[in-house]
Amino acid sequence: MNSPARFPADFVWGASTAAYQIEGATTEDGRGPSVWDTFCAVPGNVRDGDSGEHAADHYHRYDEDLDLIADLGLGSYRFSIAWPRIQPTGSGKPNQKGIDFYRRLVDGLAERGVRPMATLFHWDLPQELQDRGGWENRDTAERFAEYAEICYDALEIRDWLTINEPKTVVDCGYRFGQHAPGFKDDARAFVACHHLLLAHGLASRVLHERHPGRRIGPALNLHPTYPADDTPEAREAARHQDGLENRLYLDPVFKGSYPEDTLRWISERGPMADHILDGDLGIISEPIDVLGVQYYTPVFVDGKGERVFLHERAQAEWLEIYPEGLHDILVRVQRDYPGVPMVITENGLATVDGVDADGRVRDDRRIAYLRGHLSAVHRAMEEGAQVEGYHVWSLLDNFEWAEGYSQRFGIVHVDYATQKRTPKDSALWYRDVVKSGELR
Ligand code: GBH
Repeated sequence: MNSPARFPADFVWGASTAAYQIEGATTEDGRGPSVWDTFCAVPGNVRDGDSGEHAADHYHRYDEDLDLIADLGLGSYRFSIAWPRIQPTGSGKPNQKGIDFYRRLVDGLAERGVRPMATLFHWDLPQELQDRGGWENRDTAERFAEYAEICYDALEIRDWLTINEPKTVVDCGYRFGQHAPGFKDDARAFVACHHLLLAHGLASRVLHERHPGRRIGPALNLHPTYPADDTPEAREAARHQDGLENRLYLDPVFKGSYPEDTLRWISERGPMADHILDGDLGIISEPIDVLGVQYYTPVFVDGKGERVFLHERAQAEWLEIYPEGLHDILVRVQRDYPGVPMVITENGLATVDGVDADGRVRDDRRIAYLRGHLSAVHRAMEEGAQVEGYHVWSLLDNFEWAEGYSQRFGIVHVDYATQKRTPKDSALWYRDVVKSGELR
């Protein structure tokens, strides 16, 4: 690069985490069981039989982690609130000790001049709600809005995200079974999809009614989808895949309608359409204030609709490294769904990291990934994409769902035996970028 890419002075630099992946302390202070505790307890569901029982022990070490955030010079920290800490059974009276934990966290951020961004749901559904049908039950969306209201009133936070990656819940949780609750059933999956989106809309409405001036949106994992070759079949397959990856979530939120081609395909597989009641799409399209964009990988599909990999892959094999995809999806969202600022709420890479004898963690591959993707963000912004900020996934190495602790996404290394934190080379690199506002 000839001249350094300079980001606007008010660009927000941050890092992201999620409750179940870092907190541990799953039975402390009144937290109820979640679907992930249940899922992890079944042998074979998670690599090496791992679970989030201890994770990075952030519940006890949050103060040290807040210092890390401050040392990196970050302006924003995105974390998630564990619903089963706030309402152990998913409804009813709030658990004060759970609220207190997030109050301490938010206060600690304020003391350090770091802005909080809170995700209301990052997959840890209270088990009792699952026992009553989980996201297939419309009532779960109503319970979610009630839980959201408790959080809004208890915590002094301006920026909120509703559902983290509804697509991942639908696909991994309900279609392909790698995540809790572990179903493999398209018919049920898309019913859950509608209720997840309904939950998003209901909770957004409650925030706007009760706390004007605060902001809310969903955190969507978007996958720019491309034909792998220049045949009409591949182009058609890519269009179909784009429906399932992106438009199924963007269209109802921004336009108040499901994409026709995708809904037709879904309706051949199950009863989702029967669950879309009058008024639902009006709720789902409650205007949002910010769109959380999460990007890791593109999807290239061939004429048979099969995913093919055309670029280098990460340790996490689903992750094809293609920075241009982030540029493309930002420009596309700006064009097709204009008017709402975007914030990148996740982007990052898993690498096999260890601490060297000299105490350093040499994660050059992560630095290259982050540099390439930030450069893509900068180019998209030059072309008019309205991007307010960027959060790297993740602040800390953590429980990577079905992969357990085998994949490390952190810019800070965690030694799980001692819980010692070591900023990786990428953290030091990111600190310099944050400080200068420049990619050199
Ligand atoms: C995000 O999910 C999550 O929000 C975050 O919690 C997670 O730690 C991070 O990304 C890194 O994965 O695709 O069949 O091989 C990204 C979506 C869904 C991608 C699960 C990997 C693994 C199963 N992820 N998927 S598969």
